[in-house]
Amino acid sequence: MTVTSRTQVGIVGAGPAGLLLSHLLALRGIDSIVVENRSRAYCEARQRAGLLEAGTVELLRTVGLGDRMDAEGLEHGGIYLQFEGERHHLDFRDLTGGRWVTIYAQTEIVKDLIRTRLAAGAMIEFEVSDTEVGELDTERPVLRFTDAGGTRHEVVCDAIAGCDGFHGICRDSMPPGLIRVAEREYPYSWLGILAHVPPSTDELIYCRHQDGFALHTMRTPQVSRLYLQVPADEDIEAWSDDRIWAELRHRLEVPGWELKDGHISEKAISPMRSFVASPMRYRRLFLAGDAAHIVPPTGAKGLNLALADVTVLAKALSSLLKDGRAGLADAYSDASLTRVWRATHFSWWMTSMLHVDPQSDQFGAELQLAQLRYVISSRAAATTLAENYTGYFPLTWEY
Ligand code: RFL
Ligand code: PHB
Repeated sequence: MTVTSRTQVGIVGAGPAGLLLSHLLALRGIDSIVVENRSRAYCEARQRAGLLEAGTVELLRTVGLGDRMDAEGLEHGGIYLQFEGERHHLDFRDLTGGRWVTIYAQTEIVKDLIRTRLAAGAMIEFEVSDTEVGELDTERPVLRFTDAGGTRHEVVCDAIAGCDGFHGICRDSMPPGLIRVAEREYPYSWLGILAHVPPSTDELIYCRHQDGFALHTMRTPQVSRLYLQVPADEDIEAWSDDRIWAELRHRLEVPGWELKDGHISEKAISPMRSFVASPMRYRRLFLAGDAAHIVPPTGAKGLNLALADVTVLAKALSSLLKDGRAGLADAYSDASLTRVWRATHFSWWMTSMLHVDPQSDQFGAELQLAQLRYVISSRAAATTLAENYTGYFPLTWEY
């Protein structure tokens, strides 16, 4: 038996993009359903991003999601860039006229969003299976899924948002031949750990070492997050906790500074890729976030882009569904892709400048060092990094 129902917007995926979209639509009086193939606990625990641009922070505040972020988030006014055994500070506030970033984990944003949406009576179906989107050539696209209890559902929508991440089904549901993909795979991965030890630094350390990139970031004053460049096909079993700490200590070493270690509660290896699918829309099916684009994490842009996409999309859907105006929906893909390509370039640039490419040679290494020396010595170059890192395109939300 199939249960048929009706909503205005069907949202596939309860990651940050899908959840924020359902919240923003609700603020504009638009109903939605969110379907998610994982459990609530899994979505709330999945370790991912940690760094928010100032515009993302201001958006979350404006839409009523700022309380815990303001209490627990860590505001940072710069980063350290380390290479050739020396650590240099970049002061974003000075370089950009006062801009900053905030450390507040994606897990916490997802928890805040799920709690807020459920308290408002929203429909979020976790642990669904066999999600499908159909009738895409009509003005009533259909979202189909099987709920956790085994009942098949068919939801007739006015629009569908594919917020189902890189491995989701929405992108591939677009008509064959429509989507063009531009992508780059990098010949290395990141091994990330979550460690129960206070951070050994006040701001993030991005380090180029001849044996590979390392990043020291954090989650809270008690919890550190660290990353190491490892070979692309690396097996996590090759990395005991002791080996990870020894390698972090080796790469991050500078005279007079010490890396504190502690219990590692999580470790995982993630591949690095750049990927942009365009257009991000077919008629009334819209893609947002990682479903449409992936950036390597070195620029800390993925989560910020996902939240920016749905902020623009919520306005476009509101104008389409409430006022019958298609202008913003028609502009959605191009407007998003301009921002996406800026972030794609920045993330590629940070990645290529800081990682050791096993296929490169002395010439490539010298170019990286020349670029790093330029960034720390030229105010213009440092400002380029700072204005991209803190967020180049302003995000606004009024309702
Ligand atoms: P998500 O978070 O992948 O959510 C998609 C959701 O869709 C569900 N799904 C389905 N649901 C129903 N039916 C199906 N058929 C489905 N298929 C999939 C999935 O279960 C999931 O819940 O995508 P979204 O919402 O677009 O959010 C994107 C961000 O998660 C991502 O861009 C960032 O985490 C990237 N990223 C970072 N971004 C930043 O802005 N700052 C950072 O500091 C940062 N650090 C990172 C990162 C990503 C990393 N990894 C692991 C890739 C660090 C790392 C290591
Ligand atoms: C993180 O805190 O997980 C993080 C921060 C900055 C990055 C990537 C990841 O560039």
